Amino acid sequence: MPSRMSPRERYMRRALQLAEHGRGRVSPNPTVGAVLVRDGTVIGEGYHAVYGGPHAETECIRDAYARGNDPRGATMYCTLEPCSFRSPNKHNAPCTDAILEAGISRLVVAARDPNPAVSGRGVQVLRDAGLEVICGLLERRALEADEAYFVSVAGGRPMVHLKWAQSLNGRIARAGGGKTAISGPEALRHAHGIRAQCDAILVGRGTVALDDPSLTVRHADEPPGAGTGAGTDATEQSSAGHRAAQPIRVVLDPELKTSNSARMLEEPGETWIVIRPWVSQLRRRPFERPGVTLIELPPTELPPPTPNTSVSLAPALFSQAPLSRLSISPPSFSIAAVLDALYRRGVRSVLVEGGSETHRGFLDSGLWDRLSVYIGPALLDGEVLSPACGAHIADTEAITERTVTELGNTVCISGLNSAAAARLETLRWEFGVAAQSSPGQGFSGLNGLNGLNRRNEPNRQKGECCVHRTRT
Ligand code: AOF
Ligand code: ZN
Repeated sequence: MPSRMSPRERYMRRALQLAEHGRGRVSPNPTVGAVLVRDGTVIGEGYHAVYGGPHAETECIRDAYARGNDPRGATMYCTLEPCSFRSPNKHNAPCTDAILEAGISRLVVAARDPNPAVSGRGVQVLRDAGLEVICGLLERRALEADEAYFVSVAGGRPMVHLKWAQSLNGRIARAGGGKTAISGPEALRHAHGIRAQCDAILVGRGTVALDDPSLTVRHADEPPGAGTGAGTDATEQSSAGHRAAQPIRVVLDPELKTSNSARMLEEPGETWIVIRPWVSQLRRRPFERPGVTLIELPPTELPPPTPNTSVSLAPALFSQAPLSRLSISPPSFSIAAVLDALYRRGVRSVLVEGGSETHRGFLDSGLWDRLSVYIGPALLDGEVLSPACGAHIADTEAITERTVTELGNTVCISGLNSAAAARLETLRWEFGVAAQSSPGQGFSGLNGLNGLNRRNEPNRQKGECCVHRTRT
């Protein structure tokens, strides 16, 4: 495949590769990479390394000067349309200014920036100033590589990734509860790789009570934010934009029943607990500690539970009832309100890890974008079925752009909700797709997953499924 790659594609691939260095560090900003080329030689490289830091384009120009190269007349390859605006809370001057000042004469861009403050203006400003601008080279690859940024900006809420493991016969736990190994160590590493890419990991309070999970990234080949050398102190975090070492842990716990000695509260990074406003001060007091934030959400206007409300098989993740009883309570929070609260705090991607009531709440709401299901070889007894059983799923072909990844004894099937895939399609350039060279690319990637899921088949047709094997 590399032999058939044009030089332009090679430079843009390099820019995409550079962008990866910002993964886990730049949210809610996008990951961006840039390469400067003159006379077939790379004279500068840059990427957006950390939230609030310089943008890829200015880093690339700075790098060219640092190497003693003059960027005048050069071509810049950039994975994202350069920004073109100033605002009071923006950290950097417009990259379009930097590009013009440097005397760059040609720009090749992969994806349009869906930020309404940019969205085509960056390209227009540069074209108006006389630069030749080519849009859309490896566009799908760029959209796929920073799926969370594009899906969340286009949707006005965090990208929601649902993830669970189930047995061959569709069970997620053994009868009687307790921890059950459904998938193997390769799957665990893979799952931690997904965690490392997300701003937040969300669970219901029942999962905290039952499993006492850490919800940290521990088994991924690359820890979050690896590769940049830039660091912020985890104790200084106040929003997703300042995240360093670990994704934010989010617990849905209307009545604040979580134990103050829960393991995750001791872990590095932040825990946000979503509660109802009327939780007493007395109950809140033990949570007034570094790293823990209580987020108040109003309840939904759901009617109170009636005797006919169906009995939930999973623990009462959304209910007020003690865990020792099965819940007959409807969900207490509106998923939309939860997502809105997270988005306003800078969270652009949420990995929902369970339990099944929480998963079902998201499935029922339709507010989810990617689904990853690990299927292990076990045949489990009991009735704790996959959250998809009994959920309201509007679209029978619910996931598209699928990948199937073999992970030792486990298979991971992952794909986008068709609505999310459609939303990504709407972001594509409607014009100037002059250098589009791989029209068959689809949005299949769990990007940046240590290479496990990077697609090797650029001409794969949209909707096709591809199979990967782990490199263990
Ligand atoms: C670029 N190159 O490397 C990035 C861009 O607060 P600021 O100044 O960092 O600006 C953030 C916005 O800039 C962000 O919302 C997105 O629209 C754009 N990100 N643009 O040209 C970059 N990271
Ligand atoms: Zn910029």
